[in-house]
Amino acid sequence: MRTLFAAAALVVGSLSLAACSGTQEAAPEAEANPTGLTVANARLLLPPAAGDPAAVYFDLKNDGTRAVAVRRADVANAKSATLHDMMEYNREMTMADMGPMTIKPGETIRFEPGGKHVMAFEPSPELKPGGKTELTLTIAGGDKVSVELPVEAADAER
Ligand SMILES: [Cu+2]
Repeated sequence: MRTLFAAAALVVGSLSLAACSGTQEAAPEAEANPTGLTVANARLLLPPAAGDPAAVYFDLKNDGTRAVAVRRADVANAKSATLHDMMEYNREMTMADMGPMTIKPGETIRFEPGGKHVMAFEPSPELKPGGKTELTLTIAGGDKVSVELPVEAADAER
């Protein structure tokens, strides 16, 4: 019995040694996406006139087990980005900043033309139809999820 235990301890010992030799960057699978959020169908539509803000649309799903609040959006190659929603103001629909947006487990929120969107201000002239950039969403607590963001022309089918 004592021998068996010693052998098991030895195996465990060498396993943890092997684990230690890995690089620090290799995060465990479970923490690859701590937000629990999945972004699908993401695309950036360039503005009709250069220098105007670009609009980013996507489907956001919470595949995690807890509700999370999306606080911030960033678009690589744009000076700044804001979460916008359409709201009625003075009997007219206008866009305005969204506060932190809570998404429940299992829920999907669509960012689509005429509704919620991410507005990317001062998009780089390097962004061209057929190109790519990156969308990053930050949730309360600071965890982030990033996805590739294909760039489409202003007149692309929405
Ligand atoms: Cu907007």
